[in-house]
Amino acid sequence: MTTRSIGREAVIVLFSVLTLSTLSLLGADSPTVEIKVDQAGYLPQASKVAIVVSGAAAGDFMLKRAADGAVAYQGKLSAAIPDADSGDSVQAADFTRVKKPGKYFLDVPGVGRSWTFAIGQDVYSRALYLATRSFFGQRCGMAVDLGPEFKGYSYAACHRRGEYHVSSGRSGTAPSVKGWHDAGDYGRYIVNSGITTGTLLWTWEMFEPKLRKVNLNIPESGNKTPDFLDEIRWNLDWMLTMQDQDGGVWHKQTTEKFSGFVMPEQDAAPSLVIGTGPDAFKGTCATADFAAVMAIAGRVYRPFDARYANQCLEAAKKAWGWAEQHPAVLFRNPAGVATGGYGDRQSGDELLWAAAELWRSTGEEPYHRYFLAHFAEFRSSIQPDGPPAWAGVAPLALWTYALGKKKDAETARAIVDDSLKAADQIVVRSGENGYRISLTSRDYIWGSNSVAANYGLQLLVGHALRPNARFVETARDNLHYLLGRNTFSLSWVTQVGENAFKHPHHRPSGADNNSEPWPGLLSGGPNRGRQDEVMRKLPANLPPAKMYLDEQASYSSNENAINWNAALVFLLAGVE
Ligand code: G3I
Ligand code: 9MR
Ligand code: ZN
Repeated sequence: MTTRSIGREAVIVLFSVLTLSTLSLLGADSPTVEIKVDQAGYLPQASKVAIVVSGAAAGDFMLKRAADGAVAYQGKLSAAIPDADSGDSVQAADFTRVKKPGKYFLDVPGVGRSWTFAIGQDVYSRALYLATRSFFGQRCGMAVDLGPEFKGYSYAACHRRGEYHVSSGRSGTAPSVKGWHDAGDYGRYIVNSGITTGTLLWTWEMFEPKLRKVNLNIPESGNKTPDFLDEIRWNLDWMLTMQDQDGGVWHKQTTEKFSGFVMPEQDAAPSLVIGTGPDAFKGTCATADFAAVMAIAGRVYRPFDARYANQCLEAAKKAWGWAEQHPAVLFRNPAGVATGGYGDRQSGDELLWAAAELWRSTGEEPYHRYFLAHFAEFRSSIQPDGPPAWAGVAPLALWTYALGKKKDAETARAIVDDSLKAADQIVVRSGENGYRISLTSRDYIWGSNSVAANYGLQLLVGHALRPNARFVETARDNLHYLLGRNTFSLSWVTQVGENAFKHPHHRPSGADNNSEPWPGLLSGGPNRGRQDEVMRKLPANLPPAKMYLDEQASYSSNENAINWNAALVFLLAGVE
């Protein structure tokens, strides 16, 4: 052997070492967006499907143990089908048969490997904890610190200076305590607080055994009331300050304009109580939503704090009295005010929701009479498309009636029938969708991820009305989408999963010095409406499910909001 040939061998060895390490850095070992999994994971007994979008797949896939790469399961990808809303050609990798708890990843020859995920009974508990605790991180009026688990995630007490805006019919200083910041901005809005708090209180009512055990690490932890309810109370307390003596409720409390991307305590402008102006000053949607929520609180807090429950219930009745007298006072931003509108064009659904919750809590006839007189107008609100949303709460009214103990049997039966029919159709449609989600092309609106979550809620309510495993399965499919089984392979919950989105339009995340955003926040998601500057720069022919940017500037596709997070909490609590 000549020195030259030894040299050549060495070069070959060196080359292959380099190739291997380059491959393991860039190729084989780093996850590919072409394999889409729920990055939190899958329940042992549930269906387990990943989606593959790649022209290069050879046809097989392997499920491998994360610890040692051993093959736990081998299967075949399904035939490719087109998914219209994303434009993707999707193949499914079904590994439902694997039930053994553990950490895994998928290896698809020709394509690469997926992010790591778990199979286990508790795969969603971390996400549930973070998504619920995110409300603590939205608290207004007190110093917030996420503690040693999230060092550096803190801010000082904010927005303590309240004033009545001329549109409220009052003047001078106003209370400004408590409540949750609505979203990436620091406003507090009654209408959106309504559906948020209502959804969370329903979550408690439907899944209490699970939630009782959740320790949120909040200042109230350790008192007699479960943390989940203590957190909700922070917002209820603020809502109570927004009720006028005549029972009416002002629409919102915000600064005049959105602040810049500063920490909450640096937003020094007065927090104005803003109303509807001279006619009535308070608004019907705000007042009726308030009545509905306070009525639920009257049920939920009773075992823990009867005095508080009574206070909430009294506030609800008073609000109802005002709303009945003022059934259609709508809100629009008064001159000079540029914060969020939440200006609903219809108040009948909010009135129905208030009546239904008051009836369920009190069993008093006037509420029942109102409900029976009006429910037929809203029966068509239970549909296979269009789950509840901040502006559309009629389904909540109908469902709370059907879920309650006292009811007219025939009315309840009609509601149950409508609900099951709609849920069946959602199941069928989702089964035909490439990503197995319930969203229709029209559902890719501002906050579309909350539409997916609320389809999940609708299905789980269906399951509560009449148990059906397919409803639960489809609710989970929507959750899988939010946690990474989507065209972007992004988990849309901050700090959940190995590839979570990073740049929410969330002021504390933008203004602090932490490299990661605040945890547990759900992104608004794809929005075909392109309602911000950066979205408008996207190519015009993008399919709706792709109209999304993980950029802070994209408030119309990448903000967080409490109502969206509430639907996520409901789904996470309910899918087990
Ligand atoms: O429902 C229609 C649909 O029929 C139509 O096809 C589609 C076309 O764009 O629009 C749909 O309506 C959209 C509506 O959201 C759906 O709820 C509107 O375009 C869209 O402008 C509207 O966006 C709202 C947004 O504020 C702007 O007003 C969001 O719902 C609402 O969640 C959001 O809320 C903001 C607050 O104002 C301020 N704080 C942050 C919060 C979250 O971004
Ligand atoms: O930051 C605001 C966000 O919370 C709202 O959802 C959004 C729509 O109302 O508006 C954002 O504020 C933007 C404003 O509307 C236009 N100028 C840029 C602001 C974001 O920095
Ligand atoms: Zn604040």
